Amino acid sequence: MTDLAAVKRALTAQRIETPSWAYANSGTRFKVFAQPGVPRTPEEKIADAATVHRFTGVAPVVALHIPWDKVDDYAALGSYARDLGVEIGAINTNVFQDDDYKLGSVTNPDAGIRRKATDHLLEAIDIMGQTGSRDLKLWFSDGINYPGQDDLRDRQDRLAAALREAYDRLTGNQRMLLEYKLFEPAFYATDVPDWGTSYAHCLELGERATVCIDTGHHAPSTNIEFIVAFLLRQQKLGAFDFNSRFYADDDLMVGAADPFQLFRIMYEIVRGGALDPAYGIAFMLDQCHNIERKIPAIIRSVMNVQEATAKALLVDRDALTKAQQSGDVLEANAVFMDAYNTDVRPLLAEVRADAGLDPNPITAYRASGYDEKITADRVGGTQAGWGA
Ligand SMILES: [Mn+2]
Repeated sequence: MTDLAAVKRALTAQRIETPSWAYANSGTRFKVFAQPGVPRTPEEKIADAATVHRFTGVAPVVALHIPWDKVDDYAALGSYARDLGVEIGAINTNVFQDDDYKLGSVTNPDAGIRRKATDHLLEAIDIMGQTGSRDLKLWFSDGINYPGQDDLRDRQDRLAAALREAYDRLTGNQRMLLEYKLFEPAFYATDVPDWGTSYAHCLELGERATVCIDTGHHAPSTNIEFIVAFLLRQQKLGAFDFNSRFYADDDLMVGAADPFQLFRIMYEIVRGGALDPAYGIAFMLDQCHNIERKIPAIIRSVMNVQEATAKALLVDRDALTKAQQSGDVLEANAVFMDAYNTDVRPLLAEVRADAGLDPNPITAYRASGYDEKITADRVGGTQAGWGA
């Protein structure tokens, strides 16, 4: 039997990190549809993140992206966030938007460009010191488009050298999260294409380095929950970038494309004892809301993660183990599916009410007047940084 009080406690303690860039305008390579009321400054992005937290109660952390969230005084930005009830989470680096990086950043054949890229990573670590952030998040667009364009193995050596230099700069509780992505913008060979590559580099670096799984960065049909189980067993899973994909890296709302996959992922998290914030996994969103209203879309995403988590917590683990060990294939699958097919919305409504929140965060947000206020107050919102 499932202990409902324990399930509620786990849901109340859950922490989801939202990305500053998801509040700003974004689009595809074809068009950015600007929305009224989007943030003009990092402070306004943080205010929107604090609003998501105010209505959900489980999103007290906001990730920043440098240089999109560049400010003069990061310590002041950190205290501004704390005043609004949120803290600054991962510092995301950007070594993919400068002309110098056409042939790569930390893997570029030019040592001067590698230096510039590595210096950016070190700058991000300095910022972490000022904001009180724990996580340095690294994603490299590095790769090549044509066979023979550059030496695959040399590029791994260059990558390892840059990672080592950044890693050795970390202090205190700081960690490095290494994200992978199968392809795009490089179309032939990406330098960190998969979890195995990320894992191997993290293993070489040391215990502060862990893998970040962006759910949209895999080939179709990849069994992501297997990757989760494997990395948890090795204590090398540090974070998620949650989003949904139908085709490539679509960055849609998590749980929109495949809520069953999200449930399977969250089951491995629960199974691995890794849901508790003390375990240290950062459950981040990495999404773009190109045509839908941004704040309610992020609230919806948070709710989707909560629903998948609630279902994962409801799996009758004793019954499942019993069925698995007796080789009862159908019963094991039935126990698993029973949890997935449970309507957890009433349970989550109770959890929210117990926390003094409105049971329906989206309706509450819409009734709050915040959307009308930002639409009236903010003229000329910023673009997240891509898709121009
Ligand atoms: Mn990502």
